Amino acid sequence: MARKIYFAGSIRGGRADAELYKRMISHIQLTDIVLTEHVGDLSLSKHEKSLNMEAAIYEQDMAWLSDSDLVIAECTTPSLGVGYELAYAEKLGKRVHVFYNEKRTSLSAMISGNGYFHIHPYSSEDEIYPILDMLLK
Ligand code: 6K6
Repeated sequence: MARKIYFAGSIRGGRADAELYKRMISHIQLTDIVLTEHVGDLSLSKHEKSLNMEAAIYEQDMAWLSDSDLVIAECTTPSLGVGYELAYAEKLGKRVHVFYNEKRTSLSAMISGNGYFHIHPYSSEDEIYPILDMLLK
């Protein structure tokens, strides 16, 4: 049975890596289900406001996180929401894999210093996909 993957990536933290999220999500979808496909939606802007929807978004994302089999986060663009999701995933005991481009960012010590997380620094995007294949096989 296909696993359910919770993919986390920055939205209000900034959308500079939205195309990368979309490519990673498409790759994961070759073998598995991505619950959070919207993270790679290029039409989603960080300025988008849906104030009456905020609680519904939070509830839905936490339900998906609880239901997921594995969490994959791309953390090159720092995001409060992704940081929250990572901590929550740890509390739920989910397996968590974190990717970040070490040439472009210094990952928060709150993530890199936490031995619970599986951290994957990379220096070019083509390094990501073989690692994803290994995690998902
Ligand atoms: C706000 C701005 C644009 O879109 C929105 C609301 N839409 C969201 N829909 C679903 N999940 C969201 C939304 N905004 C944030 N998240 C969750 O938080 C995603 O699962 C991302 O992994 C993470 C991004 O957090 P921020 O702090 O960068 O927004």
